[in-house]
Amino acid sequence: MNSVISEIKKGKNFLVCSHVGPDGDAMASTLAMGLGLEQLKKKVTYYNHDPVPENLRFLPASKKVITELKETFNFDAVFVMDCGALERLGKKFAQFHGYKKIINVDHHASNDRYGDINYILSDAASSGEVVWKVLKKAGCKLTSDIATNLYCTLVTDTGSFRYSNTNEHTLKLASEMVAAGADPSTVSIHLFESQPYQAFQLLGRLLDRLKVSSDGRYSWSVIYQKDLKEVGTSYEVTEDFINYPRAIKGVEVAFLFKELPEGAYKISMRSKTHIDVSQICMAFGGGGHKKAAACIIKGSFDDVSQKIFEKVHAVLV
Ligand SMILES: [Mn+2]
Repeated sequence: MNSVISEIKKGKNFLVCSHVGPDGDAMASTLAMGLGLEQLKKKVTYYNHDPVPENLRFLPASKKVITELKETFNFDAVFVMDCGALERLGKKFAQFHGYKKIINVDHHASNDRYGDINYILSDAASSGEVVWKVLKKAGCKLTSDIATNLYCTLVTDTGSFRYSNTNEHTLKLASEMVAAGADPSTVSIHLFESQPYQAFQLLGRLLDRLKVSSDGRYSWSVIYQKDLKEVGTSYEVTEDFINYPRAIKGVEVAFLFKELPEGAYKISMRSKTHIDVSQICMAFGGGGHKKAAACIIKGSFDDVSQKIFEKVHAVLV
């Protein structure tokens, strides 16, 4: 922590960013960090490989996010939020060298510590929570804009305060954010009640294909590329879809297989019990948290799902 603070004090010009396909924690923790640094009179550039998803465009400062890195940029440090591995920043960042240091701010236990400085609190409910620790220590005031972003990180990563990472501290923190100006109903409407109609057409296909294992302990569904084409949407709308297999009574582990254009599947996993899905994902080069993780495997759906089910049989003994 002290080394993070001293970099903030020393530096004048920072980049803040997060992983490709940003979710509410990735994007809002980036924005909160940037707003905090600006408050400390720093020059801040906000970057993501992808444009801000439509449902997150209500977030304060989201309009500042750019999707290209100029060669002329020269940052004292890059703050990377909510990103377990550097490759997750995307190809454009991999080709960019206009910075002196990387400061890795995260809450993924599987984070591979790629930063020159790594500040990773795996007990934190969201990366936003880690960001706020840093900003508070750096002397930032909690403005309503920062609070709205931080509140969004908490709602996103706790499933609206339903998951097991929700504790007394999480709720106190959320309360602090609301006191500072975050409006829970506005955040919820944007996050959960502003879905395009196509999202539900896609969800219908997912529910049609929903399967449960013979022992009832795990469940899965799949979305194919042809679904996206026929419905006219993208994976951006599927962020909460994994909650449907997860919600079945008796299911301990849920999987959502998403076909990628290049002959591979992205598999999102959720655990409702002690089963650590990040271990399953790490076996295939992915990662995440004990209860929420993901990996990518090449091959047909039959091959990929068989590999996953073999692993899950081994852990569900
Ligand atoms: Mn997160």
